Amino acid sequence: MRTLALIVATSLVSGCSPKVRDFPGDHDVGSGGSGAGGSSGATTSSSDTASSSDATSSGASSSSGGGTDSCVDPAEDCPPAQGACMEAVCSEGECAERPRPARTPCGADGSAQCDGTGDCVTCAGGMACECGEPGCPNTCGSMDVMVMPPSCAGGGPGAGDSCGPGDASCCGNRMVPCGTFLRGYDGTPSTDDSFPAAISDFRLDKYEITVGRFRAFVDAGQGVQESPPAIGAGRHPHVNGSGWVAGWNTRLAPNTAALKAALQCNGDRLWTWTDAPGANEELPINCITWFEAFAFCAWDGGRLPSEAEWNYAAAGGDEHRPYPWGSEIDGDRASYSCTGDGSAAGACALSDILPVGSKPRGDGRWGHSDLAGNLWEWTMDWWRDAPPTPCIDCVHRVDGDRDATRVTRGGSYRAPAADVRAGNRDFSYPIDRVNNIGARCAR
Ligand SMILES: [Ca+2]
Ligand SMILES: [Ca+2]
Repeated sequence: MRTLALIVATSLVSGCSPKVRDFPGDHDVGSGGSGAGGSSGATTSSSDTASSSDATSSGASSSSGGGTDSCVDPAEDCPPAQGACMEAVCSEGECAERPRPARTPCGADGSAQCDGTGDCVTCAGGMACECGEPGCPNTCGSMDVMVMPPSCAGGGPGAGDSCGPGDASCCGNRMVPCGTFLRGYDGTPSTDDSFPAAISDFRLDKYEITVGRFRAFVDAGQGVQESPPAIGAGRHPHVNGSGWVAGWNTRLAPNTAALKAALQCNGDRLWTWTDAPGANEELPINCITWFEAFAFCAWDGGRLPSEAEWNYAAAGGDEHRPYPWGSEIDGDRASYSCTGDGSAAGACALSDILPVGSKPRGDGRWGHSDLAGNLWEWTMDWWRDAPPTPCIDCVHRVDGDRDATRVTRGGSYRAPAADVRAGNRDFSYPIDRVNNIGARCAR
Protein backbone atom coordinates (compact mmCIF):
# COMPACT_ATOMS: atom_id res chain seq x y z
CA MET A 1 0.00 0.00 0.00
CA ARG A 2 2.50 2.57 1.02
CA THR A 3 4.83 1.87 -1.78
CA LEU A 4 7.21 4.64 -0.96
CA ALA A 5 7.76 3.65 2.61
CA LEU A 6 11.28 3.26 3.81
CA ILE A 7 12.26 1.03 6.61
CA VAL A 8 15.36 2.21 8.37
CA ALA A 9 16.81 -0.39 10.64
CA THR A 10 18.25 0.73 13.89
CA SER A 11 21.71 -0.67 13.62
CA LEU A 12 24.64 -0.47 11.31
CA VAL A 13 25.99 -3.62 9.81
CA SER A 14 29.01 -4.35 11.88
CA GLY A 15 31.98 -6.60 11.98
CA CYS A 16 33.38 -5.47 8.67
CA SER A 17 36.87 -4.14 8.53
CA PRO A 18 38.81 -6.00 5.88
CA LYS A 19 41.71 -3.58 5.81
CA VAL A 20 43.97 -6.20 4.34
CA ARG A 21 42.98 -8.95 1.99
CA ASP A 22 43.83 -11.85 4.21
CA PHE A 23 43.28 -15.36 3.02
CA PRO A 24 44.41 -17.97 5.51
CA GLY A 25 46.94 -20.42 4.18
CA ASP A 26 45.32 -23.38 5.82
CA HIS A 27 41.83 -23.56 4.41
CA ASP A 28 40.97 -26.65 6.36
CA VAL A 29 40.84 -24.58 9.49
CA GLY A 30 37.83 -22.40 10.01
CA SER A 31 36.70 -22.21 6.43
CA GLY A 32 35.00 -24.92 4.41
CA GLY A 33 32.36 -27.21 5.71
CA SER A 34 31.61 -25.68 9.06
CA GLY A 35 28.64 -23.64 7.99
CA ALA A 36 25.87 -25.06 10.09
CA GLY A 37 27.40 -24.31 13.45
CA GLY A 38 29.81 -21.55 12.69
CA SER A 39 27.84 -18.37 13.02
CA SER A 40 29.72 -15.33 14.15
CA GLY A 41 28.58 -12.21 15.89
CA ALA A 42 28.25 -10.46 12.59
CA THR A 43 25.99 -13.17 11.26
CA THR A 44 23.65 -12.94 14.19
CA SER A 45 23.56 -9.19 13.98
CA SER A 46 22.66 -9.02 10.33
CA SER A 47 20.07 -11.78 10.60
CA ASP A 48 18.32 -9.99 13.40
CA THR A 49 18.35 -6.79 11.47
CA ALA A 50 16.92 -8.42 8.40
CA SER A 51 14.17 -10.14 10.34
CA SER A 52 13.01 -6.97 11.95
CA SER A 53 13.02 -5.24 8.59
CA ASP A 54 10.74 -7.85 7.07
CA ALA A 55 8.45 -7.87 10.03
CA THR A 56 7.74 -4.17 9.98
CA SER A 57 6.98 -3.52 6.37
CA SER A 58 4.33 -1.00 7.24
CA GLY A 59 7.07 1.28 8.54
CA ALA A 60 7.57 4.96 8.65
CA SER A 61 6.05 7.41 6.27
CA SER A 62 8.37 8.80 3.67
CA SER A 63 6.79 12.20 3.64
CA SER A 64 9.21 14.83 4.78
CA GLY A 65 8.38 18.18 3.37
CA GLY A 66 7.67 19.45 -0.09
CA GLY A 67 4.41 21.07 0.92
CA THR A 68 1.00 19.97 -0.16
CA ASP A 69 1.36 20.40 -3.92
CA SER A 70 -0.69 17.79 -5.71
CA CYS A 71 1.19 15.79 -8.26
CA VAL A 72 1.23 12.92 -10.68
CA ASP A 73 4.77 13.14 -12.05
CA PRO A 74 7.21 14.43 -9.43
CA ALA A 75 9.66 15.57 -12.09
CA GLU A 76 7.00 17.81 -13.62
CA ASP A 77 4.86 18.77 -10.69
CA CYS A 78 7.09 19.03 -7.64
CA PRO A 79 9.81 21.41 -6.56
CA PRO A 80 13.32 19.97 -6.73
CA ALA A 81 14.34 17.98 -3.70
CA GLN A 82 16.59 19.68 -1.20
CA GLY A 83 19.98 18.00 -1.28
CA ALA A 84 21.73 15.59 -3.59
CA CYS A 85 20.58 12.58 -1.61
CA MET A 86 16.89 13.41 -1.53
CA GLU A 87 14.45 12.93 -4.34
CA ALA A 88 11.00 14.30 -5.02
CA VAL A 89 8.20 11.76 -5.10
CA CYS A 90 4.42 11.74 -5.29
CA SER A 91 3.06 10.20 -2.15
CA GLU A 92 -0.67 9.62 -2.28
CA GLY A 93 -0.93 12.38 -4.84
CA GLU A 94 1.09 14.97 -2.99
CA CYS A 95 4.66 16.10 -3.39
CA ALA A 96 7.06 14.71 -0.85
CA GLU A 97 10.69 13.89 -0.53
CA ARG A 98 12.49 10.74 0.40
CA PRO A 99 16.13 9.76 0.78
CA ARG A 100 17.80 8.27 -2.25
CA PRO A 101 18.89 4.64 -1.75
CA ALA A 102 22.10 3.98 0.13
CA ARG A 103 25.16 3.93 -2.11
CA THR A 104 23.65 6.15 -4.78
CA PRO A 105 26.63 8.10 -6.16
CA CYS A 106 26.64 11.77 -5.20
CA GLY A 107 29.05 14.67 -4.81
CA ALA A 108 30.68 16.83 -7.44
CA ASP A 109 32.46 13.98 -9.18
CA GLY A 110 30.14 11.20 -8.09
CA SER A 111 32.72 9.62 -5.82
CA ALA A 112 30.76 10.09 -2.61
CA GLN A 113 27.69 8.07 -1.74
CA CYS A 114 24.30 8.63 -0.23
CA ASP A 115 24.02 6.99 3.16
CA GLY A 116 20.36 6.11 2.85
CA THR A 117 19.16 8.76 5.25
CA GLY A 118 19.51 11.72 2.89
CA ASP A 119 23.13 12.66 3.47
CA CYS A 120 25.95 12.53 0.93
CA VAL A 121 29.08 11.17 2.57
CA THR A 122 32.51 10.07 1.59
CA CYS A 123 33.81 6.94 3.21
CA ALA A 124 36.09 8.92 5.45
CA GLY A 125 33.16 11.08 6.38
CA GLY A 126 31.02 8.65 8.21
CA MET A 127 30.77 5.20 6.73
CA ALA A 128 32.59 2.55 8.70
CA CYS A 129 34.81 1.30 5.96
CA GLU A 130 38.34 1.25 4.74
CA CYS A 131 37.64 2.36 1.23
CA GLY A 132 40.32 2.59 -1.36
CA GLU A 133 42.91 0.47 0.39
CA PRO A 134 44.41 -2.26 -1.74
CA GLY A 135 42.33 -5.40 -1.94
CA CYS A 136 39.42 -4.00 0.03
CA PRO A 137 35.78 -3.67 -0.87
CA ASN A 138 34.66 -0.22 -1.97
CA THR A 139 32.10 0.16 0.79
CA CYS A 140 31.48 -1.45 4.14
CA GLY A 141 29.10 -0.68 6.94
CA SER A 142 26.41 0.90 4.80
CA MET A 143 23.18 1.77 6.56
CA ASP A 144 20.82 -1.17 6.47
CA VAL A 145 18.01 0.44 4.54
CA MET A 146 15.33 -1.61 2.87
CA VAL A 147 13.25 -0.16 0.07
CA MET A 148 10.12 -2.03 -0.89
CA PRO A 149 10.56 -2.87 -4.57
CA PRO A 150 7.94 -1.78 -7.11
CA SER A 151 7.13 -5.36 -8.08
CA CYS A 152 5.40 -5.77 -4.72
CA ALA A 153 3.64 -2.40 -4.75
CA GLY A 154 0.36 -3.95 -5.82
CA GLY A 155 0.44 -6.81 -3.35
CA GLY A 156 -1.39 -9.98 -4.21
CA PRO A 157 -0.24 -13.56 -4.56
CA GLY A 158 3.47 -13.86 -5.25
CA ALA A 159 3.89 -10.10 -5.08
CA GLY A 160 2.93 -9.34 -1.51
CA ASP A 161 3.17 -11.01 1.85
CA SER A 162 2.67 -14.58 0.73
CA CYS A 163 6.11 -16.11 0.32
CA GLY A 164 8.00 -18.60 2.43
CA PRO A 165 7.23 -19.66 5.97
CA GLY A 166 5.04 -17.16 7.78
CA ASP A 167 3.94 -15.49 4.56
CA ALA A 168 6.83 -13.04 4.35
CA SER A 169 7.18 -10.38 1.69
CA CYS A 170 7.98 -11.92 -1.68
CA CYS A 171 10.17 -8.85 -2.18
CA GLY A 172 12.16 -9.24 1.03
CA ASN A 173 15.84 -8.52 0.72
CA ARG A 174 18.75 -9.01 3.07
CA MET A 175 21.99 -7.18 3.60
CA VAL A 176 25.09 -9.14 2.73
CA PRO A 177 27.94 -7.58 4.71
CA CYS A 178 31.18 -6.79 2.93
CA GLY A 179 34.20 -9.01 3.08
CA THR A 180 36.68 -11.07 1.20
CA PHE A 181 36.56 -14.70 0.09
CA LEU A 182 37.79 -17.20 -2.44
CA ARG A 183 35.55 -17.65 -5.43
CA GLY A 184 34.65 -21.27 -6.14
CA TYR A 185 36.55 -22.53 -3.14
CA ASP A 186 34.80 -24.76 -0.60
CA GLY A 187 37.56 -26.76 1.03
CA THR A 188 36.48 -30.01 -0.57
CA PRO A 189 36.34 -30.92 -3.35
CA SER A 190 37.01 -27.42 -4.70
CA THR A 191 40.43 -26.55 -3.38
CA ASP A 192 41.56 -24.01 -5.99
CA ASP A 193 42.31 -20.89 -3.98
CA SER A 194 43.50 -18.73 -6.85
CA PHE A 195 40.40 -16.56 -7.22
CA PRO A 196 40.16 -14.16 -4.28
CA ALA A 197 37.57 -11.40 -4.34
CA ALA A 198 36.55 -8.41 -2.24
CA ILE A 199 32.84 -7.69 -2.05
CA SER A 200 31.22 -4.48 -0.84
CA ASP A 201 28.09 -4.79 1.18
CA PHE A 202 24.95 -5.09 -0.88
CA ARG A 203 21.37 -6.22 -0.57
CA LEU A 204 20.26 -9.42 -2.22
CA ASP A 205 16.65 -10.47 -2.59
CA LYS A 206 15.67 -13.29 -0.29
CA TYR A 207 13.82 -15.08 -3.06
CA GLU A 208 14.04 -15.85 -6.72
CA ILE A 209 11.79 -13.60 -8.80
CA THR A 210 8.28 -14.98 -8.54
CA VAL A 211 5.69 -15.24 -11.27
CA GLY A 212 3.59 -12.71 -9.33
CA ARG A 213 6.38 -10.16 -9.30
CA PHE A 214 7.17 -10.74 -12.95
CA ARG A 215 3.47 -10.26 -13.70
CA ALA A 216 3.64 -6.76 -12.24
CA PHE A 217 6.51 -6.05 -14.64
CA VAL A 218 4.64 -7.48 -17.62
CA ASP A 219 1.41 -5.69 -16.68
CA ALA A 220 3.37 -2.42 -16.53
CA GLY A 221 4.29 -2.93 -20.16
CA GLN A 222 7.94 -3.43 -19.31
CA GLY A 223 10.59 -5.73 -20.70
CA VAL A 224 9.66 -5.19 -24.34
CA GLN A 225 11.00 -3.15 -27.24
CA GLU A 226 8.11 -0.72 -26.86
CA SER A 227 9.34 0.16 -23.37
CA PRO A 228 13.00 -0.79 -22.89
CA PRO A 229 15.02 0.11 -19.80
CA ALA A 230 16.67 3.50 -19.77
CA ILE A 231 20.24 3.53 -20.96
CA GLY A 232 22.47 2.84 -17.97
CA ALA A 233 19.68 1.40 -15.84
CA GLY A 234 20.44 -1.55 -13.61
CA ARG A 235 24.13 -0.75 -13.25
CA HIS A 236 26.35 -2.16 -10.55
CA PRO A 237 27.10 0.74 -8.21
CA HIS A 238 30.84 0.02 -8.24
CA VAL A 239 31.27 -0.87 -11.90
CA ASN A 240 31.20 1.99 -14.35
CA GLY A 241 29.34 1.33 -17.57
CA SER A 242 27.61 -1.78 -16.24
CA GLY A 243 24.05 -0.65 -16.99
CA TRP A 244 21.69 -1.25 -19.87
CA VAL A 245 22.90 -0.34 -23.35
CA ALA A 246 20.77 0.66 -26.35
CA GLY A 247 22.03 -2.23 -28.44
CA TRP A 248 20.23 -4.68 -26.18
CA ASN A 249 16.78 -3.28 -26.93
CA THR A 250 16.31 -5.45 -29.99
CA ARG A 251 16.88 -8.53 -27.88
CA LEU A 252 13.62 -7.86 -26.04
CA ALA A 253 10.30 -9.16 -27.30
CA PRO A 254 8.58 -6.62 -29.58
CA ASN A 255 5.56 -6.18 -27.34
CA THR A 256 3.75 -7.59 -24.35
CA ALA A 257 1.74 -10.12 -26.33
CA ALA A 258 4.93 -11.52 -27.81
CA LEU A 259 6.58 -11.62 -24.39
CA LYS A 260 3.68 -13.53 -22.85
CA ALA A 261 3.79 -16.06 -25.66
CA ALA A 262 7.54 -16.49 -25.32
CA LEU A 263 7.29 -17.18 -21.59
CA GLN A 264 5.69 -20.48 -22.49
CA CYS A 265 9.04 -21.73 -23.66
CA ASN A 266 10.16 -24.94 -25.30
CA GLY A 267 6.66 -26.36 -25.65
CA ASP A 268 7.36 -28.67 -22.76
CA ARG A 269 4.68 -27.55 -20.32
CA LEU A 270 7.34 -26.84 -17.71
CA TRP A 271 6.99 -23.07 -17.80
CA THR A 272 5.69 -21.33 -14.70
CA TRP A 273 4.07 -18.28 -16.33
CA THR A 274 0.30 -18.13 -16.75
CA ASP A 275 -1.44 -15.41 -18.74
CA ALA A 276 -3.93 -14.90 -15.93
CA PRO A 277 -3.05 -15.01 -12.23
CA GLY A 278 -3.41 -18.54 -10.98
CA ALA A 279 -1.82 -21.20 -8.87
CA ASN A 280 1.75 -20.40 -9.89
CA GLU A 281 2.16 -16.89 -8.51
CA GLU A 282 4.63 -17.95 -5.80
CA LEU A 283 6.66 -20.12 -8.13
CA PRO A 284 9.86 -18.66 -9.52
CA ILE A 285 9.49 -17.29 -13.04
CA ASN A 286 11.42 -19.36 -15.57
CA CYS A 287 11.82 -19.10 -19.35
CA ILE A 288 13.16 -15.54 -19.02
CA THR A 289 16.11 -14.36 -21.06
CA TRP A 290 19.12 -12.68 -19.49
CA PHE A 291 17.93 -9.42 -21.04
CA GLU A 292 14.52 -9.77 -19.37
CA ALA A 293 16.11 -10.63 -16.03
CA PHE A 294 18.33 -7.55 -16.33
CA ALA A 295 15.38 -5.36 -17.35
CA PHE A 296 13.20 -6.69 -14.54
CA CYS A 297 15.76 -5.98 -11.84
CA ALA A 298 16.43 -2.50 -13.24
CA TRP A 299 12.71 -1.71 -13.26
CA ASP A 300 12.37 -3.16 -9.77
CA GLY A 301 14.86 -0.68 -8.36
CA GLY A 302 17.75 -3.09 -8.37
CA ARG A 303 20.12 -4.92 -10.65
CA LEU A 304 21.41 -8.40 -11.31
CA PRO A 305 24.01 -9.56 -8.80
CA SER A 306 27.53 -10.02 -10.06
CA GLU A 307 28.78 -13.58 -10.24
CA ALA A 308 31.17 -12.84 -7.40
CA GLU A 309 28.42 -11.39 -5.21
CA TRP A 310 26.18 -14.36 -5.88
CA ASN A 311 28.98 -16.78 -5.01
CA TYR A 312 29.79 -14.79 -1.86
CA ALA A 313 26.18 -14.92 -0.63
CA ALA A 314 25.79 -18.63 -1.39
CA ALA A 315 29.10 -19.62 0.20
CA GLY A 316 28.47 -17.59 3.34
CA GLY A 317 31.40 -15.36 2.44
CA ASP A 318 34.61 -16.40 4.12
CA GLU A 319 32.98 -19.49 5.61
CA HIS A 320 33.29 -21.00 2.12
CA ARG A 321 30.32 -23.27 2.63
CA PRO A 322 29.91 -26.06 0.09
CA TYR A 323 26.17 -25.42 0.16
CA PRO A 324 24.45 -22.26 1.38
CA TRP A 325 23.59 -23.89 4.73
CA GLY A 326 26.66 -26.05 5.24
CA SER A 327 28.35 -29.14 3.95
CA GLU A 328 25.69 -31.80 3.42
CA ILE A 329 22.66 -31.81 1.15
CA ASP A 330 19.32 -33.58 1.44
CA GLY A 331 15.78 -33.09 0.27
CA ASP A 332 14.88 -30.86 3.22
CA ARG A 333 17.36 -28.25 2.06
CA ALA A 334 16.80 -27.78 -1.64
CA SER A 335 14.85 -28.81 -4.72
CA TYR A 336 17.31 -30.72 -6.94
CA SER A 337 17.50 -33.95 -8.95
CA CYS A 338 13.74 -33.62 -9.61
CA THR A 339 12.99 -34.71 -6.04
CA GLY A 340 11.34 -31.44 -5.01
CA ASP A 341 7.86 -32.97 -5.23
CA GLY A 342 8.85 -35.99 -3.17
CA SER A 343 9.29 -38.31 -6.12
CA ALA A 344 12.24 -40.53 -6.90
CA ALA A 345 15.26 -38.79 -8.37
CA GLY A 346 14.98 -38.14 -12.08
CA ALA A 347 11.17 -38.06 -12.24
CA CYS A 348 11.00 -34.48 -13.49
CA ALA A 349 7.77 -32.51 -13.49
CA LEU A 350 6.53 -28.95 -13.09
CA SER A 351 5.74 -29.89 -9.48
CA ASP A 352 9.50 -30.08 -8.80
CA ILE A 353 9.68 -26.29 -9.19
CA LEU A 354 8.64 -25.20 -5.72
CA PRO A 355 7.15 -21.99 -4.38
CA VAL A 356 10.05 -19.77 -3.38
CA GLY A 357 11.20 -20.28 0.19
CA SER A 358 9.72 -23.77 0.48
CA LYS A 359 12.93 -25.16 1.98
CA PRO A 360 13.82 -22.77 4.81
CA ARG A 361 16.33 -25.24 6.24
CA GLY A 362 18.32 -24.54 3.11
CA ASP A 363 18.58 -20.81 3.67
CA GLY A 364 22.05 -19.32 3.48
CA ARG A 365 24.16 -17.51 6.06
CA TRP A 366 22.32 -14.26 5.50
CA GLY A 367 18.83 -15.70 5.12
CA HIS A 368 18.55 -16.14 1.37
CA SER A 369 16.37 -18.97 0.10
CA ASP A 370 16.85 -21.36 -2.80
CA LEU A 371 20.36 -20.27 -3.68
CA ALA A 372 20.90 -23.97 -4.21
CA GLY A 373 18.47 -25.48 -6.68
CA ASN A 374 14.92 -24.65 -7.72
CA LEU A 375 16.07 -22.50 -10.66
CA TRP A 376 19.48 -21.52 -11.95
CA GLU A 377 19.93 -17.76 -11.59
CA TRP A 378 21.25 -15.34 -14.17
CA THR A 379 24.07 -13.09 -12.99
CA MET A 380 25.41 -9.88 -14.47
CA ASP A 381 28.63 -11.44 -15.77
CA TRP A 382 29.67 -12.66 -19.18
CA TRP A 383 31.13 -16.15 -18.97
CA ARG A 384 34.86 -16.56 -18.72
CA ASP A 385 36.53 -19.91 -18.07
CA ALA A 386 38.66 -18.39 -15.34
CA PRO A 387 36.86 -15.77 -13.25
CA PRO A 388 38.37 -12.29 -13.64
CA THR A 389 41.24 -11.48 -11.30
CA PRO A 390 41.85 -9.27 -9.43
CA CYS A 391 38.29 -8.88 -8.28
CA ILE A 392 37.19 -5.98 -6.16
CA ASP A 393 33.46 -5.76 -6.79
CA CYS A 394 34.21 -7.11 -10.23
CA VAL A 395 31.87 -7.83 -13.11
CA HIS A 396 33.21 -9.56 -16.22
CA ARG A 397 31.61 -7.70 -19.05
CA VAL A 398 32.51 -7.68 -22.73
CA ASP A 399 31.07 -4.62 -24.42
CA GLY A 400 30.16 -5.23 -28.02
CA ASP A 401 29.69 -8.94 -27.42
CA ARG A 402 25.98 -8.75 -26.83
CA ASP A 403 25.13 -12.35 -27.47
CA ALA A 404 28.00 -14.13 -25.71
CA THR A 405 27.20 -16.52 -22.91
CA ARG A 406 26.37 -15.25 -19.43
CA VAL A 407 27.00 -16.89 -16.09
CA THR A 408 24.29 -18.81 -14.27
CA ARG A 409 24.63 -20.04 -10.71
CA GLY A 410 23.09 -22.37 -8.18
CA GLY A 411 21.78 -25.31 -10.14
CA SER A 412 18.12 -26.14 -10.53
CA TYR A 413 15.35 -28.53 -9.65
CA ARG A 414 16.72 -30.82 -12.36
CA ALA A 415 20.39 -30.61 -11.40
CA PRO A 416 22.34 -33.25 -9.50
CA ALA A 417 23.61 -32.37 -6.04
CA ALA A 418 27.07 -31.50 -7.31
CA ASP A 419 25.64 -28.79 -9.56
CA VAL A 420 23.81 -26.92 -6.81
CA ARG A 421 27.00 -26.33 -4.83
CA ALA A 422 27.75 -22.72 -3.95
CA GLY A 423 30.96 -22.71 -5.94
CA ASN A 424 29.58 -24.28 -9.11
CA ARG A 425 29.28 -22.22 -12.30
CA ASP A 426 27.55 -22.64 -15.61
CA PHE A 427 26.57 -20.47 -18.53
CA SER A 428 23.87 -20.00 -21.10
CA TYR A 429 23.26 -17.74 -24.09
CA PRO A 430 21.53 -14.56 -22.98
CA ILE A 431 18.57 -15.05 -25.33
CA ASP A 432 18.01 -18.58 -24.09
CA ARG A 433 14.66 -19.36 -22.52
CA VAL A 434 14.71 -22.58 -20.60
CA ASN A 435 12.60 -24.10 -17.88
CA ASN A 436 15.42 -24.28 -15.35
CA ILE A 437 16.76 -20.71 -15.38
CA GLY A 438 15.30 -17.76 -13.49
CA ALA A 439 16.92 -14.93 -11.54
CA ARG A 440 16.98 -12.87 -8.37
CA CYS A 441 17.87 -9.21 -7.95
CA ALA A 442 20.50 -7.39 -5.94
CA ARG A 443 20.12 -3.84 -4.65
CA1 LIG B 1 9.82 -35.15 -9.24
CA1 LIG C 1 18.07 -20.96 -7.23
